[in-house]
Parts: sequence; C-alpha cells; structure tokens
Amino acid sequence: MENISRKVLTLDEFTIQQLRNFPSATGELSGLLRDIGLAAKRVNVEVNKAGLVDILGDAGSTNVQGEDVKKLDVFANNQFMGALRHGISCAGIASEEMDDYIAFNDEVSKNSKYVCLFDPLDGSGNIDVNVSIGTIFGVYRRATTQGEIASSQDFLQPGRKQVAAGYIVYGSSTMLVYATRRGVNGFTLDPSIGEFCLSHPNIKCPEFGKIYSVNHGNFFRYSEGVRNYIDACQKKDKSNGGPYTQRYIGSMVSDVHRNLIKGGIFMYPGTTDKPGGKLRLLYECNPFAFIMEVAGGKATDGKQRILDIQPETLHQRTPLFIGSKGMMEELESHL
Ligand code: AHM
Ligand code: MG
Repeated sequence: MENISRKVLTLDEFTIQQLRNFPSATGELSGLLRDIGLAAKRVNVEVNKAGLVDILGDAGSTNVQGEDVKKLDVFANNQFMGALRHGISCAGIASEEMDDYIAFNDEVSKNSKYVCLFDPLDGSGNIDVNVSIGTIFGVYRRATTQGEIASSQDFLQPGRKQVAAGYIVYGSSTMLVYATRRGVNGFTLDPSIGEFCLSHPNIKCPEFGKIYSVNHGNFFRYSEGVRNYIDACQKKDKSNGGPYTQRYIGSMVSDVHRNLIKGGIFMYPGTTDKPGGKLRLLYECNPFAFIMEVAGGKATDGKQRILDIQPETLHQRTPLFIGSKGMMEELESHL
C-alpha cells in the first residue's frame, strides 16, 4: 500500500499549526472547529443518502419563521448542537431552527470561551431536487464572564465581533471554508479517509468578477436603485468588463461560495412587501460578511456595513449585498 501523501494537511493539523503562532492560545477555537467538522461529516453522510432513505419530506412542523422544516434540517440541527454541547469550547448556541438560544448548563460549557450561531442546513428547499445545500456558522467570544451561564447578550453581538465564521457546502464535493482575522481557508472532504484536507489556502475574492446573483422574479419589487444596478449589469459590454452573467442557484452557500472564488456579487434586497429581505442577520449574513471582508470583499445592507449592525432579536432579517469590492462599489453608485 502506498503511503499517505504528506502534502495533505487536514483541518485539525492546520488549526493546530495556526495555533503555534499564538503561544498564549488555549486551543479552544481549534477544538470548536473540530467539533463543527465532525458534525459536518455526519450531516454530509445523511445529505448524500437523501434520495435513498426515507428522510425526505417535511418533518411535520414549522420553524420560527413559519416555514416548513425538512427532516434533514432537524437532523443537522441536532448534530451541530450535540457536537458543540459535548465539546469543551462552546458555552451555548443559537440556530435558525430553534426559537431561542440554548445556554449549556454543565461546568465545562459554562467555563468555555465561545458561543456559536448557525444555520444548520441552508437552502433546504433544494434537498428534494439534489441541489447543493450548506451549513453556515459564526463564532463569538462570549460577552459574559466565563464560569457564568451564557445569556442573550452573548448572542446579540454585532458581526464584527466574530472571531471565526465559516460554511460547509454539500456539493459535487463537500467543502468546509472558514475565516479568522488571519485569512480564509478551504478544506475539501476526502471521503476515502474521512478528513477535510486543505485544498484552497488563503482564499481572496477577486476585485471584479463577471457574475451577478439575484432573484430576478422579484425585479419589480426592488427599489429603483437596485433595478438600475441590475439593468447596468445587463448592459455592460466588453469595453467596461461586461457582459455580466446571471447565476442564481437559490442556495446561498453555493451562490456566495462560487462568487467568493470566481469574483461576483450576490444580492438579496428588500422588496416592497418584505423590506427586510429574507436572509437572517445572525445565521446567514454575519458569517458570510465576515468571510467576505477577510477575503477582501464587502458586504452591506445597502446602507451600512453588515458587520456593524447591532442585532436586536435572534431571528431578525436584513437585505444583503455581498461580493467583490469593485462590484460592490459599482452597486453603491446606483443605490
Ligand atoms: P432557508 O434558510 O429557508 O433555506 O432560505 C435561505 C435561502 C438561501 O439559501 C437562498 O439564497 C434564498 O433562500 C433563496 O430565496 P429565494 O427563493 O426567495 O430567491
Ligand atoms: Mg437559511
């Protein structure tokens, strides 16, 4: 049997290597990322079997937003919750699938440094038709004192306070991408050894790309500025970097992942009937805004930086514009 190539760096090895640069670090963040990686592998197995086992369909309940919950959402939520509860790094969690946050009440958890907010299975409406879905997470250092039980102020922090954020895309291959202030790195799951392996080191979002992603069906419900920008994307020609291509999977993790790598802009604006848009600030927008900024891009709600919004409630929504710096500036000139 051939030896394993030692060019391969696993997620664990990578986070431990990063740790060496910080002699005072306790390793809790690496531990938390390991817990997330573990839950992701379990979810990946189920997502890959989605068409085979009787797990498809509605779980028969609705989530806080009044939407149908698919069984895999519940499964994914339980996996991430379980991995973080039993790890040694997380004092509590909040999830798109749960009404309220959960503060873990055991001694180890109460003494942990971090809280984690996540959308366990985003784009789950796509499961039935075999389209890529994802998990999104943001990690904050808790605002309350270690030793106490976590409370709402730990979860209602502006996104700029994140210490790490990431996502998993269950796609043609499964990838985990995470950012700390030091950089964004992507790991592809090698199913033969069951490890996430560093495949996309130091991801930077190109300053310009050719892709714009938006739900065109809502066109006439967008503000004039947004409609003007969409027009401008379509009218671009070779002389000014065009034409732009429209790509919209309807699965945010895949759409933003593609634009992060290739360059592009993703928009979920407010509409006349839903001025706050659809996406949730804490579970979807903040983690992606953090990742995009570390990669050199931008993220706003059309008026201000996403990461500066002071959250008021766990499930609040916000319009989102995110992507390549140069394209975001083009957009801003129209808004
Ligand atoms: P979900 O959290 O209920 O899965 O919804 C979020 C998803 C995003 O992944 C995607 O960008 C968006 O909904 C698509 O919405 P729409 O179909 O309105 O364009
Ligand atoms: Mg979601």
